[in-house]
Amino acid sequence: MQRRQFLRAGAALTAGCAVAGPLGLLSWSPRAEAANLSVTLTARRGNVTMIDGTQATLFTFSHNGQMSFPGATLVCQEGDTLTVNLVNQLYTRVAFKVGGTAIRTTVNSRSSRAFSFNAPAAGTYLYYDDQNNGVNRIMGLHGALIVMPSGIKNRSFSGGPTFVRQYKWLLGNVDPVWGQQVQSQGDNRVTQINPDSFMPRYFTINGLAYEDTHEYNTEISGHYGEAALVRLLNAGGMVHSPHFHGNHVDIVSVNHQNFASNRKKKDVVSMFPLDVRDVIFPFNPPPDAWPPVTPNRMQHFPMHCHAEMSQTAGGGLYPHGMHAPIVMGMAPAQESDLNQTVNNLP
Ligand SMILES: [Cu+2]
Repeated sequence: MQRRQFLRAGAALTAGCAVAGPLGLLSWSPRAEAANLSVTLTARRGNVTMIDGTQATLFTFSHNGQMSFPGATLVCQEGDTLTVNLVNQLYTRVAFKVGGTAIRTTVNSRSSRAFSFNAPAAGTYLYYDDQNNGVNRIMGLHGALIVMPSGIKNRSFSGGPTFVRQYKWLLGNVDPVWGQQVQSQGDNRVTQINPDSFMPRYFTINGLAYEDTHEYNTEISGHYGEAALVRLLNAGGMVHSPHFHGNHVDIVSVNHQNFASNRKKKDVVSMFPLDVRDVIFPFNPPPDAWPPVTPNRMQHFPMHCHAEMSQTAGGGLYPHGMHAPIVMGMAPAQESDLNQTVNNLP
């Protein structure tokens, strides 16, 4: 059974419940009515393999028993009620906060709690543990919550620009020394780690470093004219500066401020820690190309972060960092999970 068929079957059998795909997204298709959705997120510790083979000890919000860096992508629409069943397997208190909102709860060490809240306004949100001056978040306790406008599948907010595909790029950093401290001194060590000791050695998009970013949720692909919405979130501890080659992007939303018109065009998008910005990559034929680009001519471009060290792994291995491929002139071999959910589910 193909993944798409599986999602269809799952949606038919368990409407309103979580469907665990690779990213554990909540199933969603445009609906006239609001729904109650639920997902279990388990805060746990474990090792995640970095691009150079290093095992880094992280905390994650797991939806399927496995380590999940970042946590499951939760997709819903305005008006929905979400219930997050928080299970804390860590020997330290965990918080669950939705950035830019008052939605927040905590779960004590080795405890669990069902936490319900109304979906915030349509947009892109970082959910994360906001304790210990960012240490818990950077240790991996974070994920994306995507709220679609009610009944709309091709705009990120009512009146916003249309897109054909949408992607999520969740930026993260890993400092393996913090993980070593937790492993040797226990989970509650995070309450003692000085955030200024942060020395990131791995720089990821959706938990992946280049060349692993040749992956259907991270590599952006489309025919000319098929605009893509890219939802950028910075869960890391440093400023990132994603630079898009091929096209400039339209800035659609900055930290939940939506721009329905007069959008700025940028080639570099500043991403401070906790920033959330949505951009449209228009998939226009590159205007400076000569000879002019023909309709199906495939072209490859990068997005790379201009924070120099983020292009490396393990203290210098170039270019195994925050770098994602962009393929113009061709549809992706497999649609991203967001598009499978938004466009293809019944
Ligand atoms: Cu550049």
